[in-house]
Amino acid sequence: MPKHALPPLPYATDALEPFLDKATLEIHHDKHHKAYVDHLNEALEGHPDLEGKSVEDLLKNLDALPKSIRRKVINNGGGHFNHTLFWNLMGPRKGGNPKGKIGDALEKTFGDFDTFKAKWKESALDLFGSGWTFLVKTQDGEIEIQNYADQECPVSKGLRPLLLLDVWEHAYYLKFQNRRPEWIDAWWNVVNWDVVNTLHSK
Ligand code: MN3
Repeated sequence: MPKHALPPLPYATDALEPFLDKATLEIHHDKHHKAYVDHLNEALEGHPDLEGKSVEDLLKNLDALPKSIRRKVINNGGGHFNHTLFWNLMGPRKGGNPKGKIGDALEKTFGDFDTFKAKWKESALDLFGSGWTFLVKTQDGEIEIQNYADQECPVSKGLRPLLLLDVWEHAYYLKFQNRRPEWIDAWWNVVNWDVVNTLHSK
């Protein structure tokens, strides 16, 4: 019985239209995310001591993993963790301006929401090839924008992810082709700030 399972999307596959199209969301979740889950389970086969651990536990303690499977867990465990979080941080009829504690933190760190969005876009466009732009909370409570290559994940560095954007082409190519800037702009309309707030105040 494989330990890790593909979580269902928290909304219908057409719920994020027109910003994130149904075909892209279906393939991204049902094929790409599922492959990470399957490959993570394969990597953990024959390691009963690791099979009971959550994906977050695995990513937080990469040094505890046998070298032979470490890269597979980073890629596929990270892929599973990052995509699960990504789905949960979006929703239909969301977007708008961040409120509450995260609104205050963004204002304090970046000045205002538009400046934050401009910095975020700059970072997301700067990422070459596959990866994620993250907003993270550091151990001393500050928030920062950071880029991660491929499926690397801030929890492996002791940081708490608050928000993330997939900038690998499979996340937007069917609708936006090579126009990553348009994908970034459209995505703000589906960001679920309530979830960002919950993660920030944990
Ligand atoms: Mn992806």
